[in-house]
Amino acid sequence: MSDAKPFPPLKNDLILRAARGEKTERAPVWVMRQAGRYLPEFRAERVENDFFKICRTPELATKVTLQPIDRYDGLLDASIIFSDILVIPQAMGMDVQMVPGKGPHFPEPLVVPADMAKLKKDVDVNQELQYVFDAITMTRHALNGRVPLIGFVGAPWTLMAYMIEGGGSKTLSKAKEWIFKHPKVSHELLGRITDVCVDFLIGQVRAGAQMLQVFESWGGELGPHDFELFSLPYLAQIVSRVKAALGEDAVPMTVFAKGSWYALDKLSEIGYETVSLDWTHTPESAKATTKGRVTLQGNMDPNMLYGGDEAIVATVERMVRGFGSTGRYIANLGHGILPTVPVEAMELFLKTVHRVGLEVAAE
Ligand code: 1CP
Repeated sequence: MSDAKPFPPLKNDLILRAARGEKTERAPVWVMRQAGRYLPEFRAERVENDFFKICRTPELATKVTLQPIDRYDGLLDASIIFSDILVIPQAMGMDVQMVPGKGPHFPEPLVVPADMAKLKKDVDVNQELQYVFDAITMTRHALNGRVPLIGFVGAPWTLMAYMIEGGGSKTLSKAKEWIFKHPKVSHELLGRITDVCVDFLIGQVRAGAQMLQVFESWGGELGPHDFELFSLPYLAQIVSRVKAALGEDAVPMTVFAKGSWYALDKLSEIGYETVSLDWTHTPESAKATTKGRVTLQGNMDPNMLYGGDEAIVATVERMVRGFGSTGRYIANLGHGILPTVPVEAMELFLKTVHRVGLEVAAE
């Protein structure tokens, strides 16, 4: 790293300050899946290139990461590296394909515990996932300090679920059969995924990521009891091990456990600076539960972007006024932006967050 070119100075650090609990002149904003299929320029890129080819080619990943930053110039306060949570199962030796219009597909999912023997034992992230580190370093230079760059991983339970289901699933019955019938082996698998998540996040920060987010997208499929057994301990391990390894170079970390409203109190005390919320929380209830221990991020229903201008503005008003009064707030959606959202709806969302955020901060 010593001979590496220094990164350009950061011109907008709002999101980093909000995450650390410092007062900001307005609530920062970004959107989960902000680079992706709702953007015509992304769809054009996808006609030319396979999804994982974009992820594996630093020039293409950089280009796509910057698409929303350029289109919504000055309106987004963070970028997120273009990649996918499923690069970890790939690094562990599994084949994952992205089927256009359908989503991820594993031709050979884990069916029985013995299939774990097919997974690589010691995953060297510098070998398997160097392409993500290269994309991060290149993107951080290309951003030229406009906004911070977020790195991410999928959380162990969510990744385990994909590895067993072989793709998306309505019920997660196969993954749940594993945790209920084979809890010991499931913990072994979760532990092995955790080890890769930790190394991968550390590498992303060393490559230039300025903030990290852990996506437990299937958290809410577990009830409170099973979440405490099969998700929370691994989310806690990830944050403590990553921070311990990075020491002074540690960056703010966010946890997003979609659907796990019941875990908000516990998620506020395991070491993440920010907890990202889906739309099932009111600002009042989330603030009462977290008591200023963490920065809150979220949480407009992504489908509200189909609700028309009036509904979008009214919802953003309620959200930013509700959460923004604490100062410890990052505006976002409650889950990823959907592929058929009009680009104008996203622009109205961002502009309204800026306007209301400035008003709240001045009050
Ligand atoms: O701007 C960005 O956020 C782009 C980077 C990004 C991120 C952070 C992508 C690109 N994927 C993700 C995370 C991700 N991937 C999550 C966690 C966030 C969430 O819950 O939405 C999950 C669950 C996935 C898995 C995945 N990858 C799905 C969901 C499938 C299901 O089970 O419902 C899908 C459809 C993908 C493909 C994908 N990933 C990203 C994009 C742009 C796409 C579309 C692929 C295409 O172009 O065909």
